Amino acid sequence: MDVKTRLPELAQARYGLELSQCSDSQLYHCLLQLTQELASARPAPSGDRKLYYFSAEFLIGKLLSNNLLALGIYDEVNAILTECGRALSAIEDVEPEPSLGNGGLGRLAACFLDSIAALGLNGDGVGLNYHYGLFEQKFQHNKQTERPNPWIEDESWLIPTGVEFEVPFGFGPVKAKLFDIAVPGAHTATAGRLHLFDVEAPAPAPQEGIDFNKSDLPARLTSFLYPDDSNEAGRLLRVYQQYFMVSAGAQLVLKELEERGCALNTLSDHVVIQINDTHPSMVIPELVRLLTGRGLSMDEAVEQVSKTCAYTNHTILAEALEKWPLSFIEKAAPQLTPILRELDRRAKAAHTDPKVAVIQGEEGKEIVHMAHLDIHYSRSVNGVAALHTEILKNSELKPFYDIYPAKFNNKTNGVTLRRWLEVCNPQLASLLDECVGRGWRRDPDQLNKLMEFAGDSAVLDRMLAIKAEKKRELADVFAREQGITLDPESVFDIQVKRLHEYKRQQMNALYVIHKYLEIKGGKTPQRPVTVLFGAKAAPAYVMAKHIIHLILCLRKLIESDPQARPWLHVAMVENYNVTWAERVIPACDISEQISLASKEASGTGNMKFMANGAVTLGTLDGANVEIAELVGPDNIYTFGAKSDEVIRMYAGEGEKKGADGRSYLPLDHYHRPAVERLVDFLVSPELLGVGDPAALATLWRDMKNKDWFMAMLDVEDYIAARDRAIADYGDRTAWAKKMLVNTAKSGYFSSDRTIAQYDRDIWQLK
Ligand code: 26Q
Repeated sequence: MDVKTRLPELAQARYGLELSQCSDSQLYHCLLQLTQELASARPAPSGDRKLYYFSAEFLIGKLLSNNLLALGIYDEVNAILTECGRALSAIEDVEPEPSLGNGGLGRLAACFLDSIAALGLNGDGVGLNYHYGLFEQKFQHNKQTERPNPWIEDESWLIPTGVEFEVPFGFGPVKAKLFDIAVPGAHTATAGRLHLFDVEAPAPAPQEGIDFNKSDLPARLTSFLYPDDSNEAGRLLRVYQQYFMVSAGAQLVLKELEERGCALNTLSDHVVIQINDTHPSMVIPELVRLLTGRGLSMDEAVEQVSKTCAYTNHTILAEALEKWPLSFIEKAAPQLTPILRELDRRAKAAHTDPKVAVIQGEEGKEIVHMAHLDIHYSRSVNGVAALHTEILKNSELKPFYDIYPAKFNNKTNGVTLRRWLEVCNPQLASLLDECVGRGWRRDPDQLNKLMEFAGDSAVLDRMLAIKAEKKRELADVFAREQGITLDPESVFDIQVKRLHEYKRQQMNALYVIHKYLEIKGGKTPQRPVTVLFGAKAAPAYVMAKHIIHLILCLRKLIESDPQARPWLHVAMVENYNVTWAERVIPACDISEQISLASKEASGTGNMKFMANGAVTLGTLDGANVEIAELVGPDNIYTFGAKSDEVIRMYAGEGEKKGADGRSYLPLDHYHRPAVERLVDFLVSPELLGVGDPAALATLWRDMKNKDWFMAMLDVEDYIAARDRAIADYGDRTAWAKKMLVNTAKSGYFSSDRTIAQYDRDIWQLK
């Protein structure tokens, strides 16, 4: 198909207009149709074994630019639009963002689909078609409020397939309808698919906020995405959602197996199911149920399923490890109970250690440990960064590692550099083309060749000029869409990620307080700094919402202070999402990756920032460790306690032990003068004057007395490291060199590398 003829043809056919006469919305719909035509014409990759990536989240973000790029028509479309005086960026604004994920785990699944397609691997995603993805965030009175975020329009990326399955719930059967989103692969002529299941008659939008009647089943099954917390009322609904996804998904797998003419007892030769965290874990008993129902013996079914499934762990936070009361599963899908009991019986017969049981607890109060189910009945268990996998093996999942050492493996996360460099930073991408050639787009390791330009002042100047341009672009769109002025001459110091105490946005806020107090004390900073945050808090996560309130109050206080205003700016992106990430990340100077060591499984934002020439300021946690090894100590700022020290403190090892069992005593840290005045500022008359006294006092008390994620442990070291980074920023040439090294070394963090490793070690698709 020739784009030059087809695009004007579509404008004529749809609207009777020339391209130049079309509105942005009309142009968007022409491009949507063109893209869909081209993508659907592509065949699936070939291969005898097929991967199904099961995930409750696919945070795909807007698809237009990404699909144009994958189809190889991005430049051509851009040129056609420019010719008629239009900009692709304005047309993209029309596209609603599908926010079908919470954060890292969902975005990783989206990057993986992009890479699976680009490598031409025979693999699809399986998930749910949430009608309101993650909530839309609004700030009112310096607090977060939530609204539903509908994204499905009459014309969208969803392709109805006509495929339907019946999902047998305790209350009766529900029809699951399959919609597909095409995933065209870059550098191939094939396309993968994201399979999203939906109910037949979805409920209409909630009238107010994001609350709704959670018992309104089945209409509410695919209404909204769980916002990462676990309040009691919604937990049962989550089990219903999960079963809906895996039952329909398992039926799809078996249908396609049958269509390929393969016998059920050869499932594991032809299929691999990657389980993205424990959210899809019920696929294991469901497949066993379906296979035995179709004539396999229990032994055969269990063997096939165990050889087909592979499990990825994304967290060591105890509260995020899913454990369901057996009574929930009994209510939602009673037919799974006997299967789960049988799988538990087999595990207990083989392994006497009660810690590795699938079902624990006394009769009537039994709990199903989803991760335990996965580990016993999968061929592979992987962590998502080297440190994370070591922690799984040596502490968190040690009893399992002792039983199944060969199952455990690491797959350090990656990100698609197509979205996170080529699309969001075309200026840097073309500089890279000039320096190292275009080969890096296929083979990201070639970015290493950029190291040869570390002493080339012309290239370094270009890096700086591009960064300055991206900062101006961000300031423009911020002014336009958020009504906030940013100073592009200041250092852009950025922390964007979900709001969680372990990620320690509160420690970043303590730094802001430190700078503010310095300025008020007459010490003028070396240069103006903008501290930019972007974060959504789970609606029921009270402390996270208080931290957002703190940040917004600090902004208000500082902006109204003429002494501080020239030097210090605090801003927070309202409704941070993939679209904002694509604008914010290329504009960053200092990338804040400051989680408490051992708590952030990997992080993937850290990789996106690095690729775009930001310098990391971080703890030795998750993939930061690997970033530090790659770029070397001159090109990253690390600080704070190491993961093994932190793990020891939680275990209560050391001299003193507190009431909560840790050898971290918050008051000891609080009573250091440099720390106490920062923490006490939370309840200072200045801050209480602008904020909610109850919320600020709760934060203050919590930090002083509990500080579960040990912000006070690292804060002094953090301030020193951050001040050093901001000082070093002044030597523009030396800083540009750090930027260059970061971009040069980021090829390792391409999800193409990650996916190639999954394929080599776990999937073996070709
Ligand atoms: C669990 C139970 C009930 C309701 C919700 C949940 C739930 C939902 C989402 C639990 C966890 C999540 C999301 C986890 C997540 O995003 N983890 C991140 O995964 C990234 C990709 O591997 C890592 O880079 C991050 O370090 C990790 O935090």
